[in-house]
Amino acid sequence: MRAIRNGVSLLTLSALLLTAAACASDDGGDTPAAGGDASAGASGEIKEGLSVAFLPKQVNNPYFTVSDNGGKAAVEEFKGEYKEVGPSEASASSQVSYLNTLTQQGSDVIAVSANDPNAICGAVKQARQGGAKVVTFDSDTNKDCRDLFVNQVTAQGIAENQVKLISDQIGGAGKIAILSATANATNQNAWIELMKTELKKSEYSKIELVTVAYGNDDDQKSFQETQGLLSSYPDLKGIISPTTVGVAAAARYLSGSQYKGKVVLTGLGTPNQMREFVKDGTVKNFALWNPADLGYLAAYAGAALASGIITGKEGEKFTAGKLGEYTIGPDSVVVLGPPTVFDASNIDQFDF
Ligand code: RAM
Repeated sequence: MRAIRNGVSLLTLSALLLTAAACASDDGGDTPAAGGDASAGASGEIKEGLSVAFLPKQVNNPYFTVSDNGGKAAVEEFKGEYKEVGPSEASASSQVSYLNTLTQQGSDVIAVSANDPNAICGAVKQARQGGAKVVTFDSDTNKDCRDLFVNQVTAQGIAENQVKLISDQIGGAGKIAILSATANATNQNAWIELMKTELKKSEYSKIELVTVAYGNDDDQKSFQETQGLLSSYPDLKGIISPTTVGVAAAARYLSGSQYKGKVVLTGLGTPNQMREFVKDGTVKNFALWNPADLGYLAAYAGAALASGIITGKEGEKFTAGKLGEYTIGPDSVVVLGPPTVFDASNIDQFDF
């Protein structure tokens, strides 16, 4: 905790010297090069003893178990104190009370995946007024509320990837639906808007998006919504589910139904949840980034802020341990990198 640690001045000296890992990472590739004073931060040291809290959309989602464990590994490297807290369902305001408690506890860094673009803004601002650095990862809040957003992939990159994956499998023509997470999710909503724009391109002119359904990142609700989509649209050619919970539930429904192998399903999933459905022929391919790397990067970004290495300004650089150097882009966003596409040929190489 900050109050305790501030009394011990020697602890502000870190054991981790970040100048060593100078290998540039293309992952922040959309971002401009650093200039002026900002680059000075890249040689700064992370303070020892930082308290770092991870607050996912929901704790009982395997995706966040992996991302937050990536954060934990980073916190152990820079000798901080890690904790994970969070709600069991991903509703809009479910994270506010957790943020308030972390503020009272004097957390140095809070890494949060926002369930809603605005609901946590006030609580995040209070946390920052209380001295915490707040990094969103995976799903952003309003950009004026937090210090930094660690984005997995540009939203445009995800939209292009998802539309291409489904188009290739349905032969570029037919009705498709989207099965999303919650209706408020900042990340899924940004991706869906850009998928709609992507679908306006001439090569996709024969594809019709008939509806967007919401499974709320709840397994049962996502399963039922899939069933509902197929009974409402019997001529549906495919479903994009850009949520690990949704795509796994939809795959489970399809694999036990008459639609297996007939209705295409793709989306964003974890290899461990999707493996059986790739092997049984329900799903040909899907995509995701490495959630552990996302959490790891978020922890390093938060620690760099809390150590005064960066302030969140565009062009500043910091080193994220084994992932190398990142540059902050416009709107205080850092991008992890492009997604990986998983199919029968590579899925067994991944274990998350
Ligand atoms: C779910 C969550 C998360 C999203 C992934 C793809 O686990 O909605 O926010 O990034 O899916």
